[in-house]
Amino acid sequence: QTTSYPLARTYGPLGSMPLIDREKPVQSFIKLAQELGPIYQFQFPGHKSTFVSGAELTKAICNEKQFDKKVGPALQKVRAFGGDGLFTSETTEVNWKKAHNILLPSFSQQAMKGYHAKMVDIASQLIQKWARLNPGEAVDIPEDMTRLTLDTIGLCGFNFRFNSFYREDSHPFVDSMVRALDEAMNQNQRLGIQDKLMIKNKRQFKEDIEYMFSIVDNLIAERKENGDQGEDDLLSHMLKGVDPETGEALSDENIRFQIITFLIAGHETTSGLLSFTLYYLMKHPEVLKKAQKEVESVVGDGIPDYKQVKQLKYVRMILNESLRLWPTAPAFTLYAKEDTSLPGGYSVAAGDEFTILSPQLHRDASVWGDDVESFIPERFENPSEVPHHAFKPFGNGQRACIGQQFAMHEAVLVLGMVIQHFDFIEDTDYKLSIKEALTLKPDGLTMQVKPRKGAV
Ligand code: MNH
Repeated sequence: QTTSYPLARTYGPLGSMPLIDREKPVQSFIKLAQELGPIYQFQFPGHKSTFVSGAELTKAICNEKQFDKKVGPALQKVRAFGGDGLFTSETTEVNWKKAHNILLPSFSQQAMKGYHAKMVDIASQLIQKWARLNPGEAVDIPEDMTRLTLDTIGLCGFNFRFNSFYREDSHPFVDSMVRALDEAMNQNQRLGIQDKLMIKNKRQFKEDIEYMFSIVDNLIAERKENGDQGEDDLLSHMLKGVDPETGEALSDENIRFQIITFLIAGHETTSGLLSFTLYYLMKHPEVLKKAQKEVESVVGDGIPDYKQVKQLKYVRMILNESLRLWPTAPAFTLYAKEDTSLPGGYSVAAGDEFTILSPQLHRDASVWGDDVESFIPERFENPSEVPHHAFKPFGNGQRACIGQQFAMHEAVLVLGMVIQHFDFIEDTDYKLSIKEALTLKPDGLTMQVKPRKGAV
């Protein structure tokens, strides 16, 4: 006795594609989940996907004995430049485990002490820039947050300064990366025949990838030539590190894929998180005030040190609540390792794939309550009361985000410093609109930042 999954409406050879807004696929899948329920199937051209957004089903699918990460169709395309880096490799590939073992210590809480001063360096550039604006000037929030997070991962990762706060446009590496990501996502939505016709896009994709490889390969070659000058960054850890299980080191090619992976992951997601959070603080002055009080009492007027960042509990709760409502990496895919079944009587065959839609999971009223749409950081006050199986902004298990500590340390530090120095004034009557790439960002969010008394 098995139940079958609800299927989104199909339109002949177009499958279910007409149901989605091509600019906003994730938001379309969320809407469909609201109509079709916690599990449903969607017919892409060429394959069917099963979307899951219920807490109970997610809990079952996050059981690592039976399910494991799948490099889904979207990530499959990113493999053209992420290769067998951590994010785009299957757990069964030798380089996943090897890189995981070598890199875990570099992303431990302990390791954040080593990155802290570099994070402060970049955060101070943001504060300085904002402090020098004229009254009434608006800040493009996602743009400045992207400058900040890119420069932070550049400096902590490879001792490289993108110097984004010193340029009007983005660094050419970023242009290539954004274009390549965009093309990877688009390839997925095109019908096979349509895709084959995109010759110009294909050529640009190839050029962008070659350009990214050349920059990163140079970085690695230079570091090898100059030897270790005491840089304590991810690159030096990767060049020196040996997998305790196999005694092997990472190849130059794999280090290249990891660097590109960190640049993508470290730049898009954390900047989206900070942008959404500033949006919510702009709309919730009472939350902002409470957070500013915390910063005053923990940090005072100075620059937060490593330990003080750990003590900014309320600031961290705010970031978590922002990640609940808009997890900036909004989906991840798993497959069944064996035949099994799911709550509700669905039977599952080995190999079946499921995509967890985190924004909708984070709105499951059966675990979060009826006020799921409200921004309430206090939900995260008591860690033992957080329904962790229904809160998956960083993915699951051993394949969860390796950069979680890094992202949260950076975000707490930056948000702490920003609210220490500024109040926010809504620039226009901003209505939240979400732009999608591989990640989510508030589209066109601008605001005025007003220096607080005696600050900077
Ligand atoms: Mn990150 C995996 C979300 C910041 C590097 N990250 C994941 C996954 C999610 C995720 C979700 C799981 C994807 C999947 O199962 O397919 N990551 C985030 C969010 C932020 C973030 C929401 C910021 C906020 N991530 C970062 C940063 C880095 C990073 C910063 C690096 C400096 N993430 C990774 C890597 C992986 C990953 C690497 C893949 C880990 C693995 O599978 O071994």
